[in-house]
This record gives sequence, structure tokens and C-alpha cells, in this order.
Amino acid sequence: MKDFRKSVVYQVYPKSFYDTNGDGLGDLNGVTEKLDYIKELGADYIWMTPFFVSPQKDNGYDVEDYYNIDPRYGTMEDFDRLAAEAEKRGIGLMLDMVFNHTSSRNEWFQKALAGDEKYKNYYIFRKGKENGEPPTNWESKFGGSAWEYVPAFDEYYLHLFDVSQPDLNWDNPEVREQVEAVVRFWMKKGVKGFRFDVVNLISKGSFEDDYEGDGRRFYTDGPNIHKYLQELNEKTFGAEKGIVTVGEMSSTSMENCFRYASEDGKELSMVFSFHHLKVDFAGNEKWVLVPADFQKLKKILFGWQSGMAEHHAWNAVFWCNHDQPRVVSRFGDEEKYWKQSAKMLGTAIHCLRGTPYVYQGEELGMTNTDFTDISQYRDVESINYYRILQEKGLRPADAFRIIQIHSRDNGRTPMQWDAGANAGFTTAEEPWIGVNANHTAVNAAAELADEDSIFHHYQKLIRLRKELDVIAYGDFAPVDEKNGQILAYKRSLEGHTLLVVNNFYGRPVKWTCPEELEGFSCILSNYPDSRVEREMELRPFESVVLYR
Ligand code: TEU
Ligand code: CA
Repeated sequence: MKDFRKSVVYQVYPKSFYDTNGDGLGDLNGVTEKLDYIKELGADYIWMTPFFVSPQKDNGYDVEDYYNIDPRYGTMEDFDRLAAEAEKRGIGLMLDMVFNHTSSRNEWFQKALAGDEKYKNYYIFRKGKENGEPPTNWESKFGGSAWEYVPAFDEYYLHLFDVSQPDLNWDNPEVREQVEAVVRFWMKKGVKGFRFDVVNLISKGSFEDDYEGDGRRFYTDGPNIHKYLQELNEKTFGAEKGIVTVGEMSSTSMENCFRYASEDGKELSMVFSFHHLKVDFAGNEKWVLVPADFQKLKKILFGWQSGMAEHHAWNAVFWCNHDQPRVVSRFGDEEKYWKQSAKMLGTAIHCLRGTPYVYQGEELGMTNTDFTDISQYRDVESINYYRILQEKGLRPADAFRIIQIHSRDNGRTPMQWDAGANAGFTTAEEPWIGVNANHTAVNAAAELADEDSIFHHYQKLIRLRKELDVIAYGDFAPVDEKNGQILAYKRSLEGHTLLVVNNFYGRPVKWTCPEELEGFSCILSNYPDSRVEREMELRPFESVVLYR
């Protein structure tokens, strides 16, 4: 059985990973075909984003049928083969469970809309206000009101995401039983883990107007959240040893995460939190252009490292996923120091205390999109906000610039396998979303052939976690916390020490290491000739891992 603290998870967004039947969409067989690539990298688990039957309004996060594979992605036989082939290679599959909401095409919601009271109670229907307004002023995360009016009932239903994603009513015990049945179904199929989508939003609190924000404080980490997670755990994955779970925690608090991800194992193995990825937002406002605040990034990352450890809870550590811009474009320098900065960012995250997640293409240093027109975007959120920003008075060019920087499609362009047509992703003329023109230089084939590539750097980082217990289990302590250019920290375990020093900027910096460096050797760097010295001169984005 694997220890998730010594493991690394590779995230696959199947639609953009590899297309085997030439329809322009990645598929399950594509993941099977590329298992050896993932094995070569060294990952222990693959988190697959949803491939269940879905109208794809939100790329599968709108589930119509939890028990079947969307034909666009393949068949149940394809899935069984993928699971078996992964297992042969010692890789476990983690499935993405979307239980805060369903698709409006889901049978339950269709029955609800037909007036069946039993199914209406699976969702959250409410009367509007006397003045004809929706029940509360909450905003959907994808823009606009979080309530949709249904004339036949003279009622509204809640959708924290798209109108086609009605929220489930977890206060109804029958809903919880339905959800548990889905988890057990996939466990029986040999699945080794689960990622639970926005799972800290499932327990709604009181339905009040929010005069300070968009409503999130009334439904985030809600009143029964721990009870519901404990119940889910007991009735499903908790009953079987060795199933790894991660909860996606939207706008959560650390105090709640102590419990979600406690080592007592009553809720989940670990959590994704996002505060460190809002350092280029204005508060919670994503649709603005704000330079990344490095001090804030460090403070948040380090605060979570220390806080979670103190409370015996476990982090998932990551920069990228299918909702985030590419990290080398975001916190690195994709032009001048592409390779150095991509490697530095990999090192900074992988040596932390927590389970690292690598998002497809991150290990190649894939960058944000090169899109120049709104028609190239596919994501419902990006398309909505391009309109909303203009409604707020922004000029089209300014609205577009914001979309370019923050769009989730930055992470969703096809995986760059080689320098050929469509990056080797598909034989179709047009993939479902545009391939980045830089695939001629940034691609897997080139990087597999180059010992000094970003791919091989990630491979080394993954190997190091397995070789050195101090990375998986060591204590964490910040080093020279206030430094304005360097992110440094120390890990220690039973006489073993790891010192990780990263220059986060494209300019050199002189640095005196506050630690005595006797006995240390440099075990990883992104320059060929890094040395162990107390008086260091770190080059642009230089990153060193010292070990004693
Ligand atoms: O994302 C949850 C979520 O709230 C964000 O990551 C969201 O995309 C962002 O805050 C918007 O600015 C999860 C999934 O990862 C995402 O792909 C889904 O769209 C969303 O839930 C709904 O299921
Ligand atoms: Ca396909």
C-alpha cells in the first residue's frame, strides 16, 4: 500500500491530454496510451478530472450520469482497461467526484423540474423576495445571480456555478445516500482515490443577503460540513484501507482544514486550498490586473505549512490545475528564464511538507495560451466575464487582457507531445481548443531527449521524495522569512536536514545563509555549477537544494 505522504499525484484533464480517435478531443484510451510517460515521470497516482456523462457546459463538472462514461471519452471497457493498465504500472487512479451540484440534465433535476416533490427536495428551491427579487443577493462564481427562476413553480433554484449546475441539498439524507452509492460504485471498480470537487460548499448555512461580499460566507465551510464528510468517510472510502482522498476547499479557513485533513483520518487525507493563488487578485476579485505579491505568497504558503503541521493535518501542495494559469507564466519568466524559472518553481513546491500535484504539461514548462481573440476561448467563466467586464465599462481590449491573464483556458490547451501538427495531440484538423504555437520548442519529445530538461528536473524531484524521508516526513521551518527576493525553508528529520533556497526573481541576489553549512552538499539545482557557500550569489531564478 502506498503512503500518500511519499506519493506524487499527476493530474490529467482528459479532454486535452491525448486524442486516439481523431475527433479533436482527448479520451480515456489516450490516457492509457500515455501511462508509460506518466510512469517515467514517477507519479504514483493519476487524478482524472470528470469523464462522466455530461453536456459539457463546464467540461464535465456538470454531471448528468455519475455511473457512465461520456461517449466522447470512451466506454466503460476503456475505463476498465485504463484502471488495469495503471495498476500494472503501480499507478492508482483518483476520480473526481462532483457532488456540490449536478448537471441540470441529470435525471434527478429533470424529475424535480417536472414537479416531483421527492426530487425537488434533492435541490435547493426557494421563493423569491416580496419585491420580485431572487431569494438572496448571492452571486454565481461564474458571474450573475446564483439563483435561477422557474416560472412553473414561481420559485428559484440555487446554482453557485453555472445555471446548468443546480446545487444539491445535502441536508436531505437521501441525497447523501445517493452520493455514497456513487463513491462505492467506483471503489468497486478498483479506483484508489477520490478528489471531491468544492466539497466545503455542500452544507449551506442561512439564506441571507450578503452586504459585504458575494454570499460565500453563508455557504463556505457550512454548519454541517464536518458531519457530512465524516459520514461520507465512514460509509464509503473510510471502510477500505489505502484509499487516498483530497477535498477541494474553496475560500476555506485553516481552522476548518485542520479537521478536514487531520491525520486521525476521520474526514479526508488532504486538502487543496487556494489562498496562495490569489496573490495576484484584489482580495477575492480575480478579474483585475494586479502584480503578484511575493511577500504575501510566502506568508500564506509558510503559514499553511506551519499551521497544518502543528495541528497534525496534511496539505496538498501545488501551483497548477485546470482552473489556474500556467505557473511559469504567472510567477516565473516564460521568455527570458523559461527553463530556470520553471525548475525553480517545481523545486519550491516539491520540497514542502505535503503531497505534490503536477498538472499535465507543468512538467514541460507549458505556458499560458497565445490566444488573440475571444472566439478562441472555450471556458464558460472566461466567456461570461469578458461580457461582464465590458458591461462594467471596460474597453474590449482591456477586458480581453484580463481574460488572457486569468482565464482557466490557460491551463486547458492541448498537451504538447511533440513539435508536429497540433503538437501530436490529435490527428484532427482542429482540436477542441487551440494548441499553443510554442509547441515547436516546448514539448515532451524534446524534453525526454534532453537530460537537462524541465521534465527531468521534475523526475528528480519526485525521485528525491521517495529517497529522502526528510522530504516526506520532516518538520518545516521558514528561513530568512522577511527576505524580499528569496523563498527559503528548512526541513528536518532525525538528524537529516534539507535546506531549500529559491531566488524568485530574474535578477541576481547576494545572500548570507543564516545556517551553518558544514557537512551540506548540493543535491539539486537549476544551474550546472551551484556551490555550497554561506555567502551566496544566487543567479536569476536560481534554486538550490542542500542536504546534510
Ligand atoms: O472549481 C472550484 C472553483 O470555485 C474554482 O476553482 C473556480 O473555477 C474559480 O474560483 C473561478 O474563478 C471546481 C472545478 O475545479 C472547476 O473546474 C469547476 O468549474 C467548479 O468546481 C464547478 O464544479
Ligand atoms: Ca477522442
